[in-house]
Amino acid sequence: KPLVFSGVQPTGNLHLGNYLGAIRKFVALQETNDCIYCVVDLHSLTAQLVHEDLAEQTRAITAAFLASGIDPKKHIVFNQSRVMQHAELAWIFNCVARIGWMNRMTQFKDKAGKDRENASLGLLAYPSLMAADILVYRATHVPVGDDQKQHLELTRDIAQKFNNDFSSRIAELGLGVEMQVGDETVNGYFPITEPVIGGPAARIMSLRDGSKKMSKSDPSDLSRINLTDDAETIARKIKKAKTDPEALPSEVDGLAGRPEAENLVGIYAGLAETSKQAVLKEFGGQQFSAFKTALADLAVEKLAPIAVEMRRISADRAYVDGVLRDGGERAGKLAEATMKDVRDIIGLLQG
Ligand code: AQP
Repeated sequence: KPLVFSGVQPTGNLHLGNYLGAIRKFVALQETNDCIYCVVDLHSLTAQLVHEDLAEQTRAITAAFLASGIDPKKHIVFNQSRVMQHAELAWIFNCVARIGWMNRMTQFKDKAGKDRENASLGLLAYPSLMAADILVYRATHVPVGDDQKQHLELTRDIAQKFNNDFSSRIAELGLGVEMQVGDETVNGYFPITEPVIGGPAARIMSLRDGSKKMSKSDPSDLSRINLTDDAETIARKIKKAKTDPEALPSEVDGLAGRPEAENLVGIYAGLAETSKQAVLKEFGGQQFSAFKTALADLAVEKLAPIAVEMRRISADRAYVDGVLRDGGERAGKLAEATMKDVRDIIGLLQG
């Protein structure tokens, strides 16, 4: 049975990239699937161990989930550190994965920078904890932005290696499940997770530089639209967004080599839930000034109600904490059932 899992780190303000690349997909998927959405607070320690306001940031991301339309009664919403089985499975996956796999991750290389020897061991092992987040629920589908594609491939590699390394134990204990991977039918304990990536907004770029992704850690606030920005700020940031002097093309091919133009068209398409081609059909031949006005109006129409709802939900701290507590209890039961199997498969002494 399909099961959806995804997470967001409590590190700073959520932006339009997080919303279009991830959270909006979370909302759409909950209509037809069982979903688990997690505020991955342990992940946020990998880049910065000491946070002044980790608990507040965790509540803020939770409020953004709820304000965007995630239903915490039908689905599970919780913060990662409440369910210790994530860390337990991550340790086992640290012993399954190879250092070379982790060293090749572009996010590690970007975030560690030149002084790699001084990066935290947690930053290197980040994908192993991410694999544990997903596989401790044996989730089959993971909606994420395009930047997480490589980590999800690693999750598949870890699942596959675990299934292979322990194939006879899994069979002996009768814990194997038949699953379809591409054209092949394979048997294993962990599913080979499918990423849910794509659409016109899978990678939203900075408003100031079309070659960099929109990111919470960009020092320029003008580079991103935050979910908490008011209407006037959203309009100002879009007006100031970098563009080129040409009019918009009428065909998607005409966006090649014009990253800033492509980004704004992608943002419009993402917000309007349509394709870049459909946007160009409407705006092809127009100057950016007219297009930016339409984009600002659309962004305000879609985002302003979320900001209002986030503020309303955040004001009720007891409610937000209650959602996380209840979600954590439900998630913990599912995670423990998996860990009982995993401890048996590995041969750890239990009971
Ligand atoms: N620019 C983006 N376009 C589309 N999707 C994006 N995501 C992030 N940036 C974009 C997706 O948002 C989800 C949550 O991300 P995260 O909490 O793992 O944070 P992140 O990827 O580290 O976000 P930032 O803003 O890029 O933070 P910093 O600056 O710290 O690196 C994920 O599904 C992600 O793909």
